[in-house]
Amino acid sequence: MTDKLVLHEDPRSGNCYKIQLTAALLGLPLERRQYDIMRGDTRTPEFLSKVNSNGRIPVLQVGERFLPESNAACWYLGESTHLVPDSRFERADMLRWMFFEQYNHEPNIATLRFWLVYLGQGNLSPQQREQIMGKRAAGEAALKLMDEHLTGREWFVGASASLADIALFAYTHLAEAGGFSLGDHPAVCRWLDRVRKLPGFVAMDT
Ligand SMILES: N[C@@H](CCC(=O)N[C@@H](CS)C(=O)NCC(=O)O)C(=O)O
Repeated sequence: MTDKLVLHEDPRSGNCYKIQLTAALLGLPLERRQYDIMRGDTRTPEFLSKVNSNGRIPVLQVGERFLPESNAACWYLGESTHLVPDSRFERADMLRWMFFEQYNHEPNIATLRFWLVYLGQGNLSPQQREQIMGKRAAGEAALKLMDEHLTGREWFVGASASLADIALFAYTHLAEAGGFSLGDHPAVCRWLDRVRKLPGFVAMDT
């Protein structure tokens, strides 16, 4: 990879950590540029016009170009490496779990963590309060499905770690901060430990 890689991030974000972890596992140099999402740093006219018109981090800058969406950025780094399976079916299956992460997992588990840890229960809007129970049930369902899938398997897809494991590790290992109990999901706990032992693994800063 010849272009310089810069991660535009808030280090508290699991979505940003996915990209940091992918780069670390691949031994790729990654410069990190930090923003405070609580202060609205990603909503400034300059950020919107130059970095991401969707007003969010992470964004992976590749040379002069900007790539938002965490899983797209992981794919950019991981394509043609050991983190993407050779088999066509397994590659599609890896994407299946990355879409699952964005649709069934992150909007429930990461959102509850954000609300409880960063906004604070007392500061939630009535609409957010109403959504807590639904998000808790949906997050639990995602963890249960993961636990069932990982029972008798080491990795989400195939015989080694892939981008699916990285995408799902990011907010699963933070789930307790969102009020979820990982102890109820023993196969998930064993898998989290396997990810932590991958060569090149880096822990999240916060
Ligand atoms: N689907 C996106 C989600 C990005 C996202 O929600 N980013 C949050 C932090 S994790 C953010 O930038 N929030 C600030 C804001 O919306 O102003 C991804 O996977 O990258």
